[in-house]
Order: sequence, then C-alpha cells, then structure tokens
Amino acid sequence: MPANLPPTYYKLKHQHEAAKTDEERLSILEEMLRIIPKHKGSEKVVSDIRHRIAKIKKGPATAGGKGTGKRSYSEHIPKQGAGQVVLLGPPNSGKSQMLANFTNAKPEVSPTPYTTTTPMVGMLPYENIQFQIIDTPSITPDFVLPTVLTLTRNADLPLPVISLASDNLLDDLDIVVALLGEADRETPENGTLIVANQLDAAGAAERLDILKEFYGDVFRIFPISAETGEGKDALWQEIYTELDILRVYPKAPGKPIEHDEPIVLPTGATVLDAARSLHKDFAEFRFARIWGPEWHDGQSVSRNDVVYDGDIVEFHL
Ligand SMILES: Nc1nc2c(ncn2[C@@H]2O[C@H](COP(=O)(O)OP(=O)(O)OP(=O)(O)O)[C@@H](O)[C@H]2O)c(=O)[nH]1
Ligand SMILES: [Mg+2]
Repeated sequence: MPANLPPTYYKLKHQHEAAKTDEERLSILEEMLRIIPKHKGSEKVVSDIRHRIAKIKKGPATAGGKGTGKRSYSEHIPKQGAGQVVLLGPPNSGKSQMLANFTNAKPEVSPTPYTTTTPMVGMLPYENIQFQIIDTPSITPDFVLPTVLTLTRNADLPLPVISLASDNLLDDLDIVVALLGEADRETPENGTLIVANQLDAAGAAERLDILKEFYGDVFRIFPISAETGEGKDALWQEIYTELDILRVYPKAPGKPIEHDEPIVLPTGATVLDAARSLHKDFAEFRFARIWGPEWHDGQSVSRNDVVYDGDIVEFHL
C-alpha cells in the first residue's frame, strides 16, 4: 500500500541521512514520527522509525568475550542500490550460493554448515536497477548473532531462505519466522515472502508440496534453485514489488530520456524528491514537465505532486 508521505518527511529523511551524530539522528527521527500520518500505508515506515529511535536510545552494542572488546557486533551495512535485501536462514539452505550465483560477490559456498561467519554484500542486477543482497551467518533455534538481528531490523526486506533438500523444512521455517518476530518484522499475517531453495534437489518437489500444504496460505512461497537459477525471475519481480519503490526517468530539456539511469524513490515520493535525488541544485527548479499514463503528455507539475512508476520528468532550472 502506498505510504503517501508528506514532503516534510522526505526533507527530514535527507537530513537524517546527512546527520553525523546519534543525538542529531534521534531528534530528526522523533520529528519524523511526529509529522508522519499514521495509517495502514505508513505502518512500515512508522515501525522502521520507532526501531531506529529505540536502537539509538539503547546505545551502541559492545562486543562480548573475543577480541579487543571495542568492536560493535551490531554491524550496520550502508544501503546501496534500490533496496537492501537480507538473506536469513538455517545452515546450508543456500544463502551463500544465491549470493555467489546471482550477484557479483564471491562468498564461500560449502556443504559444511556455518561456513559463513560474517555478513557479505553483493549487487544483483534487476532490469535497469540493482538490489543490494546481504548473505548472513546462519541462525539456529538457540542462537542468532546480534549482527544478524540488527541486519534483520534494518533491512528493506528481510528474506528467509530455507532448503527443499532439508528434512527439517518446517522447523527451519519456524526458526526464521521466530527471528522475524524478534526483529519486529513481518509475521505470517502479512504474507511473509519465503524462498524455498534447492528446488533441483532430490525429493524437493515432495517437500514443496508439504510446505505448501502447511503454509501455502500464510506465506508467499517462492521455490527457486540457486544452482540452476530456476524460479529466480519471479522472485526478483516480487522483491521489486515488496520494496515499495518506483522508478522515474529524468530528462534534460531537448535531450533524450535516460532510460538506463532511473531515479529510485519510495512509493509516494514527489516531484521535488525526484529533483533532489538527481542533484541538490535541482531542488530549486523553476518548473517541471511530466509524461506518463497518469498525466497529459508534458503537462506541468508542481513540486508536491506525487510521481508514478515509469514517469518521465523534465526539470527546467
Ligand atoms: N542442489 C542444490 N544445491 C545447493 C543449492 N543451493 C545451495 N546448494 C548447496 O548446499 C550447500 C550449502 O550451501 P551454502 O550456500 O554454503 O549454504 P548457506 O545457507 O550459506 O549455509 P552456511 O554454511 O551456514 O553459511 C552447498 O554445498 C551448496 O552447493 C541449490 O539450489 N541446489
Ligand atoms: Mg553461507
């Protein structure tokens, strides 16, 4: 559902991104929470802001036991591309294999459980944009690394990955869903997205049937094979939808449209947000013209008009 957030929200969001200290961040986040309209469409954003506030108030996590004791395990990975997708799951589900086959990263993939010990980032090309994919150390019923919990909290999309080669498939699913709950992310009622990997493995089809029979109504299950690539396109498309983003195409007056370089914005963003994303000087544009199914060709739009996926915007400075 579109969040339709007011322009002030985006202004604060930019300030938040530029903020240097936690104190600054905290006061901006509190202001964001104050001005944001509270309705169904803004729920996700509101809960994200609340978490960020809680996290700052709690203070930085400290390392226990190992090393100097100075390093924080609650690692935050800066977002890149159109959205941050964090792969979560039990050992050997194939998270690293997904990263290895679908992104530019080269993680270690192995039949030994717990091969991955620190998060690793890769970029996944989708149409004319890229998703940031983060592979994480596996989780168990008794233990989740704090860094994995932090990543789950901060992700644009936490993405459970379980394996259709596992006889503990249903338990595996429970473990990841418990983590989502702990991180206050989506619960089954919201139709959580689940990747059922290793579709090519022996017995996978039967296990998929079982999974669907038990959980087909509560989860949106995407069967894939990280090895052969089967099922991946439907999954990428769903990730795009789930990220709640849109693409607009900038056009300089008298120049062609830049189809390869869309501006990626959250649903509900305005013409002004698009201008700002291009360059800070564009915020002062004199007027803008727009093309798209929602508009008359080339009609003039105001800064606070909401833009739609696929719109072409021409800024006149
Ligand atoms: N047949 C098949 N094997 C797969 C697939 N995905 C992963 N594997 C194999 O499963 C094993 C575990 O894969 P990883 O990607 O290392 O698993 P992980 O989820 O990262 O698990 P950790 O070791 O805890 O990091 C490896 O031997 C992979 O080659 C798949 O889609 N099909
Ligand atoms: Mg791994």
